[in-house]
Amino acid sequence: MKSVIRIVWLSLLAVVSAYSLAQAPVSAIVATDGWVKAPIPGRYMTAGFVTLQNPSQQDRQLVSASAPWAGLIEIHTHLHEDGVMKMRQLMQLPIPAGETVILQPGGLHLMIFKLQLPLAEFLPLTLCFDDGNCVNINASLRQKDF
Ligand SMILES: [Cu+2]
Repeated sequence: MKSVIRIVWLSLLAVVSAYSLAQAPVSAIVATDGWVKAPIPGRYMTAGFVTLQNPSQQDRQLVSASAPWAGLIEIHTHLHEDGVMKMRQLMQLPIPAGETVILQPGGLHLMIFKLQLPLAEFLPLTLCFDDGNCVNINASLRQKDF
C-alpha cells in the first residue's frame, strides 16, 4: 500500500513539474546570428550584432544587454546628422509584432564597453525585453564585418 501511495505521489510530482515547465516564462523573441567584432588591439570596446525576430502578436522592446566578459553594453543606432555619421544610445529598441530587427554594421548595434580581454571564441550574451523575459545566446567572435 505504501508503494502505491509513493507511485501516485511521484506521478503527481511529474505532472506538476511538467506543468510548471510549460508555464515558465519564455521570451517571445528569437535571437539568432549573434556576433561580436574582435576589438582593435589595445582597445577595450567593440560592437555586437544579432538578429531579433518577434513571432508573437505583441510588440516588444529590447531594453538591456549584458555579458560576463563586458562591463557595460548599450543599445546604439547610427544617425546621419549634417552629413556626419553619429551614434546615439537607445534606451529601448522596438521589435514590432511579427517583425525581424537586424543589428548590423552601419546600423543598429550593441556598443560593448569595458571588455575583459582576451575574448573567447564564443561569448555568452543575455538580452532582456520589456516583458521581463531574457534570452541567452552564444555570440561568436569575428575578426571582420561579414
Ligand atoms: Cu555605438
